[in-house]
Amino acid sequence: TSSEARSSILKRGLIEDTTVPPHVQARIDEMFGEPTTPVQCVQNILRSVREKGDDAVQYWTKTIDGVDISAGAEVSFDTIQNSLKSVSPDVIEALRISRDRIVTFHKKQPVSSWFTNELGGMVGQAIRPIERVGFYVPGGTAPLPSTVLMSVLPAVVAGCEQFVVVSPPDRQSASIASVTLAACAVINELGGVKVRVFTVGGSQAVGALAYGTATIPQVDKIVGPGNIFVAIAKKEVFGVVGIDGIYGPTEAVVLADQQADPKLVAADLLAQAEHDFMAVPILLTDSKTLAEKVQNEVDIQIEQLDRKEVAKHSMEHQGGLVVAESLDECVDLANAFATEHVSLSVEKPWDLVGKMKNAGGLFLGEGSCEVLGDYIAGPSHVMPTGGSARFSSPLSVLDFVKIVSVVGLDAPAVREIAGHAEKVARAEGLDGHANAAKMRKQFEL
Ligand code: HSO
Ligand code: ZN
Repeated sequence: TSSEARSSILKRGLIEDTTVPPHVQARIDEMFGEPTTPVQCVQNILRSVREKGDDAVQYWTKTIDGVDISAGAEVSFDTIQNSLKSVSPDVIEALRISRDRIVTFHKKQPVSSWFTNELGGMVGQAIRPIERVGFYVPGGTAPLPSTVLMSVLPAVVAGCEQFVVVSPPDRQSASIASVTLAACAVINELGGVKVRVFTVGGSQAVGALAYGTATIPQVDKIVGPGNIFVAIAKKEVFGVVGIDGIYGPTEAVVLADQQADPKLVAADLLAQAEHDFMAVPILLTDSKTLAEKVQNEVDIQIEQLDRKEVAKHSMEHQGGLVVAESLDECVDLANAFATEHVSLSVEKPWDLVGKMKNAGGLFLGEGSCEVLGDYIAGPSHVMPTGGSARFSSPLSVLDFVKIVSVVGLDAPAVREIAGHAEKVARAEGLDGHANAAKMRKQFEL
């Protein structure tokens, strides 16, 4: 029912309460020789990376990922560029088209310096790109070249200078997938950009970027999605560096009315369900008939998927089909869920846009499906999860710039406001401030 859906979904997003699957917890306890929470585990790893640098990064990579990176974690520029030859030309072409669309989208994002004379002289803001950015690109069960493009390109458009990608090595090959490197190479084709890549993942990678090691450069901000250990680590290092957000498993709401095509709705739900055991695929509809047809289609299509075990688990445990009284109630629920993605598979999707307040991305109509957003539509697919769309935004150019406020008053303005500043200073009991203000009361240039 919709009220059950509401209460279960609203419980999401609390990292402190986070438990990990029993086999992972057992592994953590074994690693530290005593009961250790996921947060304590990450804190320990971060502390050791801060104190011991590369040695600790190597130790944790060996212990957790089973990979020896002592010969050096950096992927050479040649290896990155050569990946263009080992990946199929069709895929490279698709990555280039995606790159260009993402750049076009992000160039539209309005971040500009401005100055006004309304306050006397020139007062305004100067935009400054963040210089050094670290990008976490998950490894896990699927390589994610799209996440490279979707994270790094907004920073390229913002004018950042250093781009450091970290991604965990595959257990078997001990390296990062060629297609992921190819996405970096495709970015390097843009003039003046050189993406560096390090074969390291997990909280040790976040620690290395936050504190810097002899081989891994320290950055100013760390962005990108990752597993729960990466999410905890980002939260822990916030303050030492900036972070974009704290991301959990992907979520998709398909909000559909009775005219929606059940095949497409099912396909869209399954596309997100296959990401992760913890993914959240939800259908919200005012039509019981549609819900039944979608269930039917899900049951058929799921059998064809390579990752059907993952998709089944997330469909059954995290996601579900919700039949509400009306489309308005669906919108209401979608706003309360504040999910990463909301697809509007309704007759008049634009009519609902104004009512949708909380969502990372809105996908309108049956053509503009979320998967196109995942790969190529234009906006970054790094979007707020866990209900954080209530207060945060998809990754954008704004994540990669800072505003510097600039105060350049002229002499008449200085004389006009100095006395008022002095009064407020006295009211605060700060006579040093009052003096400095008072001395400007007769100020001449
Ligand atoms: N749906 C994911 C992004 C992604 N999908 C990457 C496929 N590859 C989170 O928005
Ligand atoms: Zn996806």
